[in-house]
Amino acid sequence: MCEATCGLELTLAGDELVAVRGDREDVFSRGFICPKGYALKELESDPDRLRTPLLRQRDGTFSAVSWDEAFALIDSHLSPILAADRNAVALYLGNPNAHLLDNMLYARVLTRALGTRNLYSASTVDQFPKQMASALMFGTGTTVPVPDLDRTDHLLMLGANPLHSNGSLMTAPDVRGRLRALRARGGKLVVVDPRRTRTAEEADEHHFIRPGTDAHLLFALVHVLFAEDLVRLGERLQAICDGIDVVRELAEPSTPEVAAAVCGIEAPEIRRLAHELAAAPRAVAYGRIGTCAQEFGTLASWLVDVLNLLTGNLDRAGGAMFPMGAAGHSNAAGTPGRGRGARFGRWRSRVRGLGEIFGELPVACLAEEIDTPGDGQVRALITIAGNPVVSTPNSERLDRALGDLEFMVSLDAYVNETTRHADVILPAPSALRRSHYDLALYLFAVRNVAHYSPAVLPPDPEVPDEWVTLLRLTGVASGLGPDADVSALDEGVARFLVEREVKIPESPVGGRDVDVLLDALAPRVGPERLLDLMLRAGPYGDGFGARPGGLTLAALESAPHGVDLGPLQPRLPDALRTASGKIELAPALIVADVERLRASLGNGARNGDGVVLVGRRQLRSNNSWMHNLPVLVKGKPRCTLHVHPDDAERFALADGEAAVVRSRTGAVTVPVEITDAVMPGVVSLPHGWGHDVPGTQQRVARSHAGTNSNLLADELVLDKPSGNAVLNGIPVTLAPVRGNDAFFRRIAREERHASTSETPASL
Ligand SMILES: Nc1nc2c(c(=O)[nH]1)N[C@H]1C(S)=C(S)[C@@H](COP(=O)(O)OP(=O)(O)OC[C@H]3O[C@@H](n4cnc5c(=O)[nH]c(N)nc54)[C@H](O)[C@@H]3O)O[C@H]1N2
Ligand SMILES: Nc1nc2c(c(=O)[nH]1)N[C@H]1C(S)=C(S)[C@@H](COP(=O)(O)OP(=O)(O)OC[C@H]3O[C@@H](n4cnc5c(=O)[nH]c(N)nc54)[C@H](O)[C@@H]3O)O[C@H]1N2
Ligand SMILES: [Mo]
Repeated sequence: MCEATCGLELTLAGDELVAVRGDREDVFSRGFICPKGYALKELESDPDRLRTPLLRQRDGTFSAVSWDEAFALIDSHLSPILAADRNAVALYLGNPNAHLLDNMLYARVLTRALGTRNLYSASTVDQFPKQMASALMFGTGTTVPVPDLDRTDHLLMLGANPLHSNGSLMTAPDVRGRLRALRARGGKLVVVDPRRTRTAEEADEHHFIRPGTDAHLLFALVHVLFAEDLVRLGERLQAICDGIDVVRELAEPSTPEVAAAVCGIEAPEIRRLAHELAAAPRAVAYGRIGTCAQEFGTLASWLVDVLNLLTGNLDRAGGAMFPMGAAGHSNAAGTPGRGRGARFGRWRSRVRGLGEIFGELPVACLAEEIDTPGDGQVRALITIAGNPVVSTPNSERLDRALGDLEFMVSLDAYVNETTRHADVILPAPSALRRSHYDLALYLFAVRNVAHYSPAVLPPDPEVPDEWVTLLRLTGVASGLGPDADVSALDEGVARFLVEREVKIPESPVGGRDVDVLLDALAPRVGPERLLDLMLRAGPYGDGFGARPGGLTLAALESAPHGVDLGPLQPRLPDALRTASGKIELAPALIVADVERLRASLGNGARNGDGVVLVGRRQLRSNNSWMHNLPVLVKGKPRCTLHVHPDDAERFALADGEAAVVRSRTGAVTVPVEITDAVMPGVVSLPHGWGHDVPGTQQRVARSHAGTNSNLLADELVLDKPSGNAVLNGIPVTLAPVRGNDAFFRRIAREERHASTSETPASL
């Protein structure tokens, strides 16, 4: 469900889940659990969760159909469109794909079979700026340095609130415990955020920052390091690093005074932040959603690691380190220290000409690809575990566009704001009926671990494994019709991966016989077969006998609390996969964006003349999709607009009353919550709400609907290099609701009443 990968201890009575606890013996999470973990119980028994394929009728209602009927329909609609133009079928992959073993392995297979350039995912409303910066500097998108949380003495955290999010691109169960340990050993935590978050409250120091200005602040920190001769790379990094002089020149004009004028942090404070970062024995800077999903996401993400490098903290204990996942880590395979590097913009979007990134196009252009007529127009859409109508910018336009599609199919757990547009919805099995290994998240973990859980319950005869459904869709995409032989396709996938592996000379199975290896994997099929292959050929693996005692899936099966592979280790230069074999400190694509940053110095809204909107994550939300669980939505309404008292006065807004928030793309009416936990000139609305649209089937979510904040996000304003959406720092205007808008006042009053009559869940 999230990136913390906590081990859970489940108690069952027959098939019924009766209790959920944190697994105290888990090698990584040690018993930690959050409300979403407990909510698994309600998720399992949620009567609204889909258990059968649904077919949309002319009147917009859904009726249950058999899997064969569903696939016959999918094939009859998709195949002709694919035959005419493969790019006419778009695919959107949502966030849970990163959390599901089946999907991590088989959504890729479907993607390849579709062969469309219209591939979209939640990654372009999320972390691509960071992965792009990492790929350009270090060679691959999974060579992302993470804070060595358990050993650092100084953590500068920007745009992240792990006490609510449980950490991101920093897989770390119980971040609060780890941050408290940091402070207990004499370390310091500094948080930079336009809101005083729970994490900020735990910190030694918190600085408000004007949204979208982190790159200015970070550039100023770099400037101070150079100007005051505080750059300390050390010989090892110096020898493998290109581009320092370019960075010094770029940082030259970025004095603390220049940054202070836009970011709202005083120049002497900026100098002190730089001094402390440079002076700490082991220090690390870390940025997340607030530094990614903003106008200068790639620059800010890049500068975070420039700082880590210049202070000598890259790739050393207590600094920013490179994890080594047990399975699927591209920077642990092949030739150590050198690779092909990263290429972007290999193709462009049809309408706006936005560049490809990691094989995808920015989801901010999905709507226009559907609603703009012409050659190559998107006519059909497949969504897998995603709710883009709520999660992506200018939701209203996308919502409208989905209604215009010739055909749409969704593989999902609910009829929600997005899937209600689908002609066919295919259900996915529940969490207890699927096996699990965090293939993606262990690549970003603050400790190297591996943990596999088999399915807790036997398969539901009505709901095939998700990998099976993905392969059946692959069959359609490959022109094999609605009833392709899934076992044969799966066999083909396994063979393909084994063949690829034996061709890698450095692999422990390089040059081995493909059939011998496939036999060794038998009788496993599906994700287990692929995972076993990846583990055994991976950096800790048994190499199919070449390294006795090494990791196998069988070894993980006999370690139900996980296997600890130890603290992070220095990995440079071996982990590099740049073409030069060096750390590219000043990649051309990034350097080219500095001018855009400079130009923004004159931007009034950013300088504080206007009001800007940011988001906020909440402990009991998980993006848009867990609001149908009573345990997570009870208590006072949470979809409120945080407004600073000064702004409330300026715009005549009252606590608990409604306000209209307007941006270029739309307007919403939301209840106001006045709080000085938000910076003056900044308002905050959480994302993932707005569950009152017609045609959904989430009864609990509907009665706690909230408002979709992405009605306000502008699909035309992007982080230029990555094409990532700007979900933070959106210029808005505020007005109280007056006159005949009494209706909204009543809603706000009712929500306020609810807040006093129910006790919030405390865990
Ligand atoms: N304004 C604003 N917008 C944001 C953000 C923000 O900070 N501010 N954050 C962005 C980020 S970081 C992200 S990752 C995106 C998320 O964007 P999305 O991934 O599009 O949205 P989710 O709400 O995560 O939707 C998950 C979907 O998966 C379905 N699902 C759940 N379990 C399963 C399963 O086992 N199988 C299948 N097939 N489906 C399942 C759910 O029903 C739901 O439809 O939102 C982004 N949008
Ligand atoms: N409970 C819960 N956990 C989650 C999720 C969830 O929805 N609910 N979603 C999961 C997902 S998909 C992700 S990607 C992660 C995200 O994990 P985090 O990045 O830790 O998520 P947020 O809590 O949104 O923290 C982002 C912070 O950035 C701040 N911010 C906004 N704009 C700016 C800016 O311009 N500069 C700076 N410095 N800060 C800014 C916001 O105020 C906010 O506090 O969380 C994951 N975990
Ligand atoms: Mo995300």
